[in-house]
Amino acid sequence: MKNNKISIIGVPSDYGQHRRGVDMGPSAIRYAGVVERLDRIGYEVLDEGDILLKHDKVKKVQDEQLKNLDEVIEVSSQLSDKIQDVLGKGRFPLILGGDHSIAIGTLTGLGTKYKNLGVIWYDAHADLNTPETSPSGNIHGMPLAVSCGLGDERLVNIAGYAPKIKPENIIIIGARSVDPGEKELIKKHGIKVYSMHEIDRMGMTKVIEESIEYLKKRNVDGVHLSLDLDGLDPLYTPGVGTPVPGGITYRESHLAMEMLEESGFITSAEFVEVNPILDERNKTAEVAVALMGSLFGEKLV
Ligand code: NNH
Ligand code: MN
Ligand code: MN
Ligand code: MN
Repeated sequence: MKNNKISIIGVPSDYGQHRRGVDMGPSAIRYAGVVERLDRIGYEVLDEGDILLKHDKVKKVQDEQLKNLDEVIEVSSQLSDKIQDVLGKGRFPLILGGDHSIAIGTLTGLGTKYKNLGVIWYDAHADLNTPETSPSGNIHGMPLAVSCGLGDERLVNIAGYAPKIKPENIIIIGARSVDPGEKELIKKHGIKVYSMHEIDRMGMTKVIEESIEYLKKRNVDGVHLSLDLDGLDPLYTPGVGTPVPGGITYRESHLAMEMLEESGFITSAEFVEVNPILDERNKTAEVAVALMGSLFGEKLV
């Protein structure tokens, strides 16, 4: 990574989905040794602590199609502010989730600096639902749509501007559970998707090479990696709320991270959906930290 200074931001939010425990993701990832790992590679790591959530932990459903909307809005605004602060200090933001709804705040903060941001969405899901198309009403299934300006006005307009990203700057990698409304959006906006089919067929090497070329042609001014641990097969990352079999392997994921590191163009990253309550002895957090090792240039020999 070109930037030698990393700031870690924990976002202990579980408001974007219905299972408790993912709010402990940041602790689990710290316990798995993230700071020490990056430190050893040679980075100057600053753990900025967690975003403070002021809401009570008993979830009240306000709107069935936008569960915990107020809480998600508040987390997003706080996270956006924190990211702007970290960017202002010239540091690399590394965000630890929390469920994937936190990406709304991440992309809001990043969008204040990057006007043509590339986004690599490593996930079993497309996270392109709107309240109209969502099968669950869970906001963690909506962050990409929201960031493109689609869906609930209050979410779309967080921090007073929209959209945060352009659909043509998104690449989804690992998709294998895509809802009907999401498929329509992908077609309508020509969003680039490497589903498991393409990964099997082309191999991860080609997928990442093409992705890098694609984003270069788009003249992006930064690239954000949003890695949902359910993108990997649940064999490797069982501690996630919505596991989908038939996923990306451990080695393919390392390869992807190593190639992204070589490209030198990742400017921020987040690792989400680690749920230690559903995990097997912190395995998923350990995989997250191992992948960060590769993303930040750890050498095998
Ligand atoms: N698509 C489903 C929904 O909108 C599941 C989303 N779950 C995720 N997304 N973990 O990454 O509810
Ligand atoms: Mn509130
Ligand atoms: Mn996701
Ligand atoms: Mn997912």
